[in-house]
Amino acid sequence: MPRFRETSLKSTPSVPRKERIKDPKNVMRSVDPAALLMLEKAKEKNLISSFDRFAAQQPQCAFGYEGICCRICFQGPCRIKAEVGPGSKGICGATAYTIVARNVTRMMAGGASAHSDHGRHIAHALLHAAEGKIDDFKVTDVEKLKRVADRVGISTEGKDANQLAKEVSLAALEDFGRQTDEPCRWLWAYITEGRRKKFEDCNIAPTSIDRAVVSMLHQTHIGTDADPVNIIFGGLKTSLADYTGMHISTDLSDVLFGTPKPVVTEANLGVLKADKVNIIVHGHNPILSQTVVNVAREMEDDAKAAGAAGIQLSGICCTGNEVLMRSGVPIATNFSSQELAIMTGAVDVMVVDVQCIMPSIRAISECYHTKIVTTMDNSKIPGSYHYAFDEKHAVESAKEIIRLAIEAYKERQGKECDIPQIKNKVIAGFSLEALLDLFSAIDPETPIKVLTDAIEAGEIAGVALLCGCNNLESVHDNNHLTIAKELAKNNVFLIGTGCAAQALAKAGLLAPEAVEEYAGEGLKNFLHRLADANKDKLADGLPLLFHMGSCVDNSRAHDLCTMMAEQLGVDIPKVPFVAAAPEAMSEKAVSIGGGAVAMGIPTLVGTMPPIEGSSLVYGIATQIAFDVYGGYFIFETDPMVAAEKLNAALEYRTWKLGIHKQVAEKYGTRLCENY
Ligand code: BF8
Ligand code: SF4
Repeated sequence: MPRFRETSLKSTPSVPRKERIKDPKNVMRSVDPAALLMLEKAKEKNLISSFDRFAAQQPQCAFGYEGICCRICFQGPCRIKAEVGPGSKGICGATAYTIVARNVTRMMAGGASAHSDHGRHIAHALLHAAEGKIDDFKVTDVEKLKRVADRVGISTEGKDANQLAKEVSLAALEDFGRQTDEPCRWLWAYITEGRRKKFEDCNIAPTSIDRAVVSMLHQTHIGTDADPVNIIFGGLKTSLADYTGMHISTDLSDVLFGTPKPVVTEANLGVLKADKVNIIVHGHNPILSQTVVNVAREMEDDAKAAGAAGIQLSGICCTGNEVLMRSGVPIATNFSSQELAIMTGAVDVMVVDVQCIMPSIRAISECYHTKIVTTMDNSKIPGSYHYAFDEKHAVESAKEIIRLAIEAYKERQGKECDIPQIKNKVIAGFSLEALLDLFSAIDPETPIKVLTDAIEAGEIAGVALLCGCNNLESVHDNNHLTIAKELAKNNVFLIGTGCAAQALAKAGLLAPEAVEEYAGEGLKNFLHRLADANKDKLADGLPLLFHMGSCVDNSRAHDLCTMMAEQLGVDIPKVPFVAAAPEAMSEKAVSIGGGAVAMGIPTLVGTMPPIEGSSLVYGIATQIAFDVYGGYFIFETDPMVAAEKLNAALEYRTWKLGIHKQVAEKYGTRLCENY
């Protein structure tokens, strides 16, 4: 018997709300030594960063924090002030549960919009490339294109790459705007039979991405839906639309730019070089960043002619992850420390696209020679340079940006840089294809069995996806590191994406040495066996955590989980697979989390989303979700307790899977379908 019942995981966080922020005056809220050095410098120079602004915002409004402030119409804001009486409802009579449910599902719609718009941009680029309307992009990975076409049911017979790419991109675009009632193709093609049935039964299968978002905004308009279960289920439909958009983004980015393979590189601010032209790419969309990377290789001589030793590219946030995965570009830092990168004084240009870009980078850049370049029509920062990134002239735009960086480098001469000499080795680039390739060195017939066999044999405890953001409610990177180390100790196979993977990369957990330092015996044996079988391909060894990419690449992790389910002959709620967003903060994280729960995955959130104002909504997220979908949220802000809860969820699933299999074998019956 496992130590925990699964239901005991669905309790309230162990740290009460008032104690979550211990010392609001302490701005040294990081465990990243490079970030701490830069925060010291910032103090000396009187520079303000998000760390100071976080402190200045304390104490934050409890109504907003708990999700019981409604601003959906402008009779409001309405706040739920009392248990009984007129103060217990908004002016229209909306209760706490309606207000909390509406607020959180609107966040899901925001997240789905961000991911999906990014996917739409990639689909358009692929379509235009296939039609020969743009010269700067082409189908790079024909094999991936064929795999995607097969998967979504498009025949590849007798079609050349461009014809196939056109059909695939048009099918993807149809998933954004279909007006009939079939579910999104990119969702239906990638999930288990059990999930298809579940989503149909619960009426949460989106028919198109845009429609799901519009429906959600309608459903949460004043005076429409007041039923929290119905609102949250509508939110889950939006989350599955988000999943669809993420999958389209991943698939079509791989087709355009190549499917990632293992790369060896470095992470943390020490990757910046004082004697080189430093360009940081920041944001999410690989269309821009990958072009900058490709063009920079050709412009090394221009940088040298200006007296620099060359061009040093590095990345922040998910666009950084995209170019890390495909081109081995080093990681400069992650979300919360983005301003600190500029405070090194070494960044010549920070070029940004969309999402997670703090507007404050522009004010910080004023104190240095750094140029901030915005590139997208929908993402501008007053006072920055704006180079409209036009697909038709992508290479020319990238060249102009690099020329600007070379000019800025010249301007920097004679000024001091404060680059913390801190960085760690990183092995990344693990698309699902790359991961399966590693497994196939042991079992070429059924590579995924290498993973599921090791779980069934008790060598490893299951799989955990570490994903999501930074959120200064927790100490920067601390939740990520604590949870990863605790899970590794308990023999959990770790995969990662987003800023979580960047936190672990900066701290050296994506280096082979981390396996020796942190892995439990079983995990160590498993990873050694895998490394030995792949010595010819990866002489550098294997990391403790396998970096699968940006946040849209959570789709790769979902596919891994689905493959495990199919191999084990069960649906996802029985798979020993958990997800964790230890420092979540964005609307995208809410959307991704909802999707993971609907898929049947126990999902830890280590920073509180605004739902504590309604115990009913809290119960839907933690209990009712489990009863209906088999997945559920674990809200836990203490990282040690969070790790314990994740380990317990895996232990319980593995134990139950074993029992169900034994019973089915003994009595010759079908495997029990209960969660
Ligand atoms: O899309 S993890 S802070 S960068 S939202 Fe943003 Fe969060 Fe980072 Fe990637 Ni994802
Ligand atoms: Fe207040 Fe209702 Fe308007 Fe919300 S929708 S602001 S609760 S009146």
